[in-house]
Amino acid sequence: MKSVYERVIARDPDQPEFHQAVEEVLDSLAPVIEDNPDYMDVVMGMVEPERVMQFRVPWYDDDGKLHVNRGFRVQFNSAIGPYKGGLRFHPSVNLSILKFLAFEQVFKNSLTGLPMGGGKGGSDFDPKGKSDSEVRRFCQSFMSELWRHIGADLDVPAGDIGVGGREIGYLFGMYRKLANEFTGVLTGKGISYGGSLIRPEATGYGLVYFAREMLSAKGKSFDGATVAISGSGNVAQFACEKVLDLGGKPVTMSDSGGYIHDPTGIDRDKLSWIMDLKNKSRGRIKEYAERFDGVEYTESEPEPNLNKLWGTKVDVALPCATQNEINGDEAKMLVDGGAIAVAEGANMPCTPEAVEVFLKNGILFAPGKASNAGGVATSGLEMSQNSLRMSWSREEVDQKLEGIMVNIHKNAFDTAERYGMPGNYVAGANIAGFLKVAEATTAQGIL
Ligand code: NDP
Ligand code: 2IT
Repeated sequence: MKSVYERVIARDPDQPEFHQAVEEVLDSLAPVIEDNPDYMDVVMGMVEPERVMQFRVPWYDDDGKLHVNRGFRVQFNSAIGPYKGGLRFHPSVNLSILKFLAFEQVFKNSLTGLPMGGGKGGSDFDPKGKSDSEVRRFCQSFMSELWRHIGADLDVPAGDIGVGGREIGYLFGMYRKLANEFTGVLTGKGISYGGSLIRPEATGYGLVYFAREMLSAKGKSFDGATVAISGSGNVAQFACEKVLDLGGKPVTMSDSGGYIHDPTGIDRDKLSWIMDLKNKSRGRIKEYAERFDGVEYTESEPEPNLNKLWGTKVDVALPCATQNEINGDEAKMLVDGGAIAVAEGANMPCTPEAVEVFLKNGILFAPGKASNAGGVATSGLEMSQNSLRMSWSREEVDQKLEGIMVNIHKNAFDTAERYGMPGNYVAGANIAGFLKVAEATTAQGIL
């Protein structure tokens, strides 16, 4: 196992996020390889993407000035289904980040029980501060290259940071024009052109369904629990909504500028105000503290300063912004504040040191590849509806989503127990996700 990891580092020494994601999975797989040494060959292949595309994305801003961004699609693993995973538009996007996300996606998609392989893509384009027409021109230019690499039975992208309903609409329109076909090549589409009800809500709802299961296994619940949420985008907003449904009290939200702490709780009216602020006027979370009384706003400080959001005294933490947003010291702040559970809404928001702090202190910890799988699971349901040329009701989709999250929890829980690590959802999720892909890869002759 060590030699596989060393080779990953030697091949791409400048990809720290990818190394981090691989190391965590390899650490978990040792007992599996002990049981089945033949799976070592599968592991050797699994750390290398099947295919990576990088391309130029030129576009003109509203003043007629040319910008040239970089576009990517990482097609990591298609052993159990077509590549599936989101597109991220953020200035930090590079191959290390997309490879880590695509690698995680392979295990996550396997855990959903649906036939989806893993992929991820995106661009270093920053949608912040851009006009609608600039975003449209960028999306059209991006798709003018991406379209030849994707397809409903080949690779089905969706949203992620900086890519929501608006961007998926522009991307889908351009694909339809270039490919001259109307297929379910993207998920997260609008309802009027093949989208699934509940897809926008799915990641946040699924996260809270998973956390509910984890709490309930310890005889606890969200009822009356104080909850820290980071981020204020798609995942954070609907996590907040579902926490309210279950009787919890969300008290924080953030964006890259800083965080708000509302000790009286973010109720439904305030959440609806946040949704308008973020999804319509594309404003900053700081404005919440100007709009509502008794709210404290704390500006982000440059690293290595600690993010004080995690010093808020809460029962449950749901990091829903981005990777590595909770380090070891910030994890200790949560533990000292009395937190009993942490569930990752974002992908890899907790560093390995943070995860160690949680596990050592007996904090319930849900890794993103299990707890945020509701988004891609519902994307899988959107693909099914598109193939059937049918659409299911809100209740039907929500029920299926909840069933999938309950199953993922059970699978991760039982697998951890079976391998002698009871309560360790990291090991349980990594092993359970791996086993299905390993079996499929072996059956197909390790290509
Ligand atoms: P959005 O773009 O809707 O929201 C992202 C939020 O996180 C914003 O509040 C943003 O603030 C904040 N954020 C992003 N990057 C940073 C950063 N570098 N530092 C501080 N804050 C940051 O994205 P999503 O809600 O869709 O995604 C959030 C996380 O959830 C990501 O890790 C994503 O990979 C993961 N995820 C998303 C799924 C989905 O279905 N959308 C499914 C599974 C996981 P600002 O606006 O200031 O940038
Ligand atoms: O990280 C993720 O799982 C997503 N961004 C959702 C991917 C999808 O295909 O719905």
